[in-house]
Amino acid sequence: MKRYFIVSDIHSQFDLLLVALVNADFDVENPDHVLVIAGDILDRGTQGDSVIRFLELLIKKERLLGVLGNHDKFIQDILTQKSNYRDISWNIEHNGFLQTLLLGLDPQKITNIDQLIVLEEMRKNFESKYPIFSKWILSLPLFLEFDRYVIVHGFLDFTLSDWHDTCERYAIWERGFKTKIPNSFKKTLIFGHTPNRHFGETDDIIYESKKIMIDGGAAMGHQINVLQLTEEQI
Ligand SMILES: [Mn+2]
Repeated sequence: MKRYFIVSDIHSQFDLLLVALVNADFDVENPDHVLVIAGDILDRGTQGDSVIRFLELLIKKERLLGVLGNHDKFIQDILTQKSNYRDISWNIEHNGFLQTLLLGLDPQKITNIDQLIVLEEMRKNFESKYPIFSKWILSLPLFLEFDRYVIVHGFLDFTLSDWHDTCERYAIWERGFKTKIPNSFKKTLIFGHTPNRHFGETDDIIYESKKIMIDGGAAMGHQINVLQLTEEQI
């Protein structure tokens, strides 16, 4: 039976990802083991290259699922040539994007970052270094819906008559832990984006009514949580 290993907010922390998956008995060779990333793969950490190479292995085996996170959107924008200098400098300053930029850029040239030609070079280098990952990250949906669970990075917009119409910005940026999920929503929402340490003393998974919050704070070097659900449970 298929088993889903759900993680979020990896933020280029390969060591933390490996520890988490080993502890959860995730087996790279087991065709029933599927890794699901609830957004935010890169930025902030320094092990982006190892993370991407590991994920490419799983993509090739068709055992990686994911939803779009706000940080995944940054790299999408580079790949689709929608980034500009203003976005890039903001993301370098506030969102740890420099580490990701360096994956596709010669550090010697970082002084010329304000030139679009450097962004273009970064895009080309990144795409040729990580062709499988580049294609995969452009295909990410805003949410994954199963029989009993929905996985999203930020939150779903329950003010809409149908939450399926949640816009991209809301799904990837909203910090919905404050919002009460209406009774009409019959599933349980699994999401990341806000480190659980923000709510109290723990990095571990937080279970609330219809909400499961899984961000273990890897961006601060804390941990990556693994939520396991079988094909029957999910
Ligand atoms: Mn996020």
